[in-house]
Amino acid sequence: MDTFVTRTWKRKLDPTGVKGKDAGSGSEQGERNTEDEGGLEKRLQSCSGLVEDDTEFTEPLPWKKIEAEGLDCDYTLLFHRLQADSHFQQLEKEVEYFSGDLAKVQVFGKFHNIPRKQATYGDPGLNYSFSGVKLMARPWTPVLEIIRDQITKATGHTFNFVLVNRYKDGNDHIGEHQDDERELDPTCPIAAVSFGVVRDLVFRHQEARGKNAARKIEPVKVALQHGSLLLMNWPTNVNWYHSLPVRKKVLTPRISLTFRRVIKRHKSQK
Ligand SMILES: O=C(O)CCC(=O)C(=O)O
Repeated sequence: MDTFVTRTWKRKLDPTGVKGKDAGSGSEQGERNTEDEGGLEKRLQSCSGLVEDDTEFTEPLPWKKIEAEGLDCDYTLLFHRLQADSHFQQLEKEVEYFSGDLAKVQVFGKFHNIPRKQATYGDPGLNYSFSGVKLMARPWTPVLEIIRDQITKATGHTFNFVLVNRYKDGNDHIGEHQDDERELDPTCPIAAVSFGVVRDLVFRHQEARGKNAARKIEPVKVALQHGSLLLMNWPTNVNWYHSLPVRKKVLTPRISLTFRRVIKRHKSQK
């Protein structure tokens, strides 16, 4: 059985617009609010097409806390369906995916074609090493800037880099990995936004991986809805791996945007 421990709370926005390290964790900032549970459920249903309701959402957003040992995530529906549809269509027009060597991944020293499409965008001069490949940021496109700024407004965090993954159908996937590269600012969560078909993101504790796992810890599964935002807070990526497994029955695409804050280093520090 998958475990999915949730609490719902309202995030108080930092009036400065920037939530730093000293601003406290989400759960410290938030307060429990049971009324929000219904609102979020309604929005979740709305996004899965069960309820016809395209009303604008009011601030503050209802957040769900997802917790397990050493795992701390926050989940919400940031975009209502029409806005999510429009962002999806605009991303399809604007994002240019890598090809050739940049569309390959290194596994045990060998290069393989990645089972999805990938692109990176961000502030000038930024790059990010992922699975043995150094990815240069292209300049932000208009829709990526709009989405980035909407996430900053909702969370108080600023981001200078985004990794875009496009899964054409349920055969496309991403294997288990940790986003723990040293160039990532650990005080800033990784903000994962989803557009398109619902896919499961599965977290597995590092001590519970493989046949000879040292411990038995249940995986945590999150069904990422169209228009949703998942914040992976520290220390999630220190203790847990995550993956987007194959789902043979899924026939339609999904685009994920993982916004990050990359620490800019001087040449002498590299
Ligand atoms: O598709 C997703 O939501 C997961 C993407 C991911 O694991 C990553 O960007 O590191």
